[in-house]
Amino acid sequence: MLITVDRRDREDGMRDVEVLVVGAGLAGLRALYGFRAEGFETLVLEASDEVGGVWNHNRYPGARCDVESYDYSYSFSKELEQEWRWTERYPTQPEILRYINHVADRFALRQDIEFQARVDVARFDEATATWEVEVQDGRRFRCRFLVLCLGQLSAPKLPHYPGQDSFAGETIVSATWPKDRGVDFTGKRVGILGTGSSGMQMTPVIAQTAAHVTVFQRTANYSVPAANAPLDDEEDRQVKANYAARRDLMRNSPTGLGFLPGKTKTLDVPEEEREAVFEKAYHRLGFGFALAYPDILLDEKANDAATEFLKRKIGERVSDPDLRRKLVPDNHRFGTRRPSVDSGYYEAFSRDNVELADIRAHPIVSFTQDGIITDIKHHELDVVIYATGFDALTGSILKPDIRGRGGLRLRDKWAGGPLTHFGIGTSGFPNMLIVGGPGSPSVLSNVMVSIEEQVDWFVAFLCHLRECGVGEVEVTEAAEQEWTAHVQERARETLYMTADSFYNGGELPGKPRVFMPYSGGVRNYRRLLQAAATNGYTGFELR
Ligand code: N01
Repeated sequence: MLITVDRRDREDGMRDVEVLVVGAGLAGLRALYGFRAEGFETLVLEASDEVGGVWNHNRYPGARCDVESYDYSYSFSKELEQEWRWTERYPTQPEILRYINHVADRFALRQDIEFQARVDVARFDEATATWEVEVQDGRRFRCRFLVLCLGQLSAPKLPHYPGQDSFAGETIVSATWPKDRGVDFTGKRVGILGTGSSGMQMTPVIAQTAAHVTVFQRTANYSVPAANAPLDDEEDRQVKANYAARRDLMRNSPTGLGFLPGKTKTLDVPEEEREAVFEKAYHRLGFGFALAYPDILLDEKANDAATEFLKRKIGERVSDPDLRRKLVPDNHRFGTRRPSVDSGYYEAFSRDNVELADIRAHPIVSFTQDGIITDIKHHELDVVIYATGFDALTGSILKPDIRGRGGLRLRDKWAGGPLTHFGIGTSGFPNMLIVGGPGSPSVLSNVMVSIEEQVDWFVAFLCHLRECGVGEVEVTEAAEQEWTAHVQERARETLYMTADSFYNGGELPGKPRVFMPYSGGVRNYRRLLQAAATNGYTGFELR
């Protein structure tokens, strides 16, 4: 053990643990399982009263994962893999939450989770090389290692419009959807702000019961149909018989999805063949349409071909010419902002009760007591839903007041953008590790693969430290500068910086505009992590 662990409350009210994990979402639960399995005294602090992270909070109608069920699952237990039965190709939020709860029960994880424990402050104590952590209600903890599992898209971002508070109807945020009651839209006039994945997923479902739905669109998004379907027993049997090979493929793909990008470059094939490949990918791969060819996000002309194809496809799904003009994206290339995978989004606009308010052409002027006024119309509403996205990648990490050596605040250190080594640690903050942090593949990957790769690496790292009797470890400044530059360099090889997006801070006015996720791919990332470990954990100072 690196520090004495006393699970009884001490006289000063401080509870000591060896590893303190913050967040009980998919990452936090996997971290708890991994550290505990290697004998580390581990405790998870979770702000809410349930496990599940974003899948616990995003309970809006239509919420669904756009990674296939079998691939959006843990690989650490062969028994779990075999016993869990997914019902649909793309799992719904309730099904994912059931899965997460099943995992928490099956591996007795809840006994090491403190619920309703929102971390307010974490301070590194240099004298003891430990972290002191305070939660909102005053409970205090001391740990040797602080592991942040706070998610990338979990700090909701709300718009600010004049008169917003005067709206007398109901307001709901997609990312903090009411848990304790269903929301009945029957007979209601509903306004949905935002047309990212959340807005696009909920629109067709809410339209089925609401009297009227107005979708307030600022930026038209690209979307590919989900091609969802129930999973039959034969498919289930086949996947489970070949799970190891499937996982292997995922880990060796650039994105952690269950298929590799095409090998030939987009423009190296005749137009007819390209069209057929796009068509197949469009109907089968969902989000993976971007992998139909390897250079879609690298080369402008290749991207033009994919973008034109998708614009045509979206256009074909919208019969009204005026609506088509508004719904087909015209200000960014496909894939440079996170595309959606939808189930009937465009078709919903052919319903009499669904209306599109193009707020880029006709901006919102103010909210009123009974709706929203744009510069051309007063939309009367009973309910306003904010599906307006997140302060992505850094928002959740910078919410608590995290102070490293010499009282250095992480918020100050990252004021110009996140600085990390591999996205997992930052200098000045010893013994702090981040799962899914900026600088790691995170939102550019199937997060399940990234989470497991990182957690396994962290566990091996801490085992190594334990064997060597090392109690303090810190990223070097040189390593974080080199990695951060490398992340930017990889991004410059792509088209990602040609649009404002939550990948590059463009989602929030005033946020530093730097590319945050690692675009070099899951497989490269794993190799680099492994090489660092093999070479004695390069980039980390072990004290
Ligand atoms: O958020 P977003 P999301 N007034 O940031 C608009 C994951 N996810 O919750 O683009 C009016 O994509 C904003 O407009 P603009 C997934 O990674 C996964 O939909 O800034 N509108 C945009 O249209 C996804 O990508 C699943 O011009 C405003 C929208 O709000 C990510 O979460 C399901 C506005 C925000 O879109 C985020 O998706 C759901 C304003 N002031 C989500 N400010 C899965 O299936 C912003 N907007 C796994």
